[in-house]
Amino acid sequence: MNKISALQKARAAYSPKLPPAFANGAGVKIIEGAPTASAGDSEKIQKLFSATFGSPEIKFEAGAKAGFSAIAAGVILSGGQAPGGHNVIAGLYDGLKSLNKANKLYGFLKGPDGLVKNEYVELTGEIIDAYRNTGGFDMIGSGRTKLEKEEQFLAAYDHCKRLGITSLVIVGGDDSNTNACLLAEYYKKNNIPINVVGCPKTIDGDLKNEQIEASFGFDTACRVYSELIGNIGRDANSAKKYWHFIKLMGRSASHIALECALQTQPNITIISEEAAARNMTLKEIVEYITGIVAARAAKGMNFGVALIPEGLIEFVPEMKSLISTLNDLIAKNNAAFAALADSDDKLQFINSRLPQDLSYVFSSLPRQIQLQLCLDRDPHGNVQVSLIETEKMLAEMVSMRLSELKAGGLYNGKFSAQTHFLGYEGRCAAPSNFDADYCYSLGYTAAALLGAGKTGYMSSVRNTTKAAKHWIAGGIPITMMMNIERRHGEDKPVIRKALVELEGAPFKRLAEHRTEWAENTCYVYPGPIQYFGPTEVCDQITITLSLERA
Ligand code: FBP
Repeated sequence: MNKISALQKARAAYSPKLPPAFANGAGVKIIEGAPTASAGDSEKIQKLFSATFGSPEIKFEAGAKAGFSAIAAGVILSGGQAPGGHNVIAGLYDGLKSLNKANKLYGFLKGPDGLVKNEYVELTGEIIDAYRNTGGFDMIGSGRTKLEKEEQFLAAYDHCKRLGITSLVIVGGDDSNTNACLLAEYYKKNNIPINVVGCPKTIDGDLKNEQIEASFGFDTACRVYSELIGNIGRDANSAKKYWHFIKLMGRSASHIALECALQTQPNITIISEEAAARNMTLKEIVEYITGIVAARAAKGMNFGVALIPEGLIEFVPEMKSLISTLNDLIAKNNAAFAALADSDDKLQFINSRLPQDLSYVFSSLPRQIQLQLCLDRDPHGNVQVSLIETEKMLAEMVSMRLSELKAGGLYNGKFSAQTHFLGYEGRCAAPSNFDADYCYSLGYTAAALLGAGKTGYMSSVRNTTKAAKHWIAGGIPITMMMNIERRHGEDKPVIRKALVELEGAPFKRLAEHRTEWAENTCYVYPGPIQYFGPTEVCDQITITLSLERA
């Protein structure tokens, strides 16, 4: 057996809290609401999802329902890791067993691929026990294959039929749950006896809406990053000689950067959604940061902390058009471009073909970033924005701008930057008490939905700003979260992604305080996640959640 840490051993004994609806197991009383519509484009969504559209919202209440016939279910983890995934599976397993001890749970390996290629493991009590309250997705692995084609749906059915599986749980973000909805629709429309239920996962925090209060993993990941940001802030305030530029994960939405800012009170926080709404150019962002660096220097503070969201460059309008023009340009001239061995030749090749305004933007970027924009492409020919070192780019551009100011006698400080990227440090952390409870409850809720024979639903646990004894478990029709969006030149039904709302309470809290945090040193040091101890230390929800649901 693998050696496990003392903390893991102690955490294995933790019993996650459940909503009161499950006092007697996952055999619950079902309270159905009115039929539902979709988040947008209702007519089109109804047409595309004629079999599953309009189902009512569901709430569970404790029941003593017994006599469930035995079923077999399959579970898939899809997309990026998020703390608490193992507890979703543990909750699902325990929920299924509470319905009927003979129920079976299969885990498909490496994400949707496992379902399509029939790679699986039967999850036994022994396997589940080894992973309770642990971080990571290593119990069954995850993957990013998209489950969207008919042949995949049919292959999955074939494999499920052989294993006797009549229920599937897909644990994923907005795209994976969109695909769960397509799968549920396809099976229902074609009378294929497999029910499909989704679970909201992603550290990015962008799978949430009126009905889904939070995606799991956001709480823990933000706590890990905030601990590290706090430590870095304290180092900055001790040494007083570095500016720390910290890029934070979150593919497009800036929820993580915002939550970490609220937890740690850094000097600068860039929010991509704000940059886009204000149509800010890169130069304006650099000017904003430079202004704060110079103002602090004037007060003798040649140090600071700046948070940069991972998706920023895709939200800056000029960068967005530069990236899309580069994608096309390189795709069209692929052979000639690839034949150039020398980096300077490559940059010259690109620059000479860009329209004048974009050539200006391109030339203003540090050379390393120009190269990253040209060279790092995914298999679809797109720039992989997460690999662009925005934190280094901004630090370098700010440094250049400060040199200009210094030459003009407008700045007299010292600027030395350290850069960091926080992402993988948090995705597999041991779940906080909130995520441990929330995930276990989501899994248990999924079991209850399957027990009730529901399909096309997302597992939902609400009222999470209160103690778990007040949580409300139920199901939300996935079609209710959908609208039509343009993707790769086509209109597609998708779950609406939740970006940071500039009118929302979390952003307003930042906006209200950021000048004070910029001009002074107001760092907060949250310290590491605590699992044992006083409630106010161990059982807090994120500031985002508490402000959003206040
Ligand atoms: P999901 O949306 O799948 O949960 O992934 C979130 C995320 O952690 C993003 O924050 C990040 O941009 C991305 O995954 C990185 O993924 P990968 O490690 O596969 O490149």
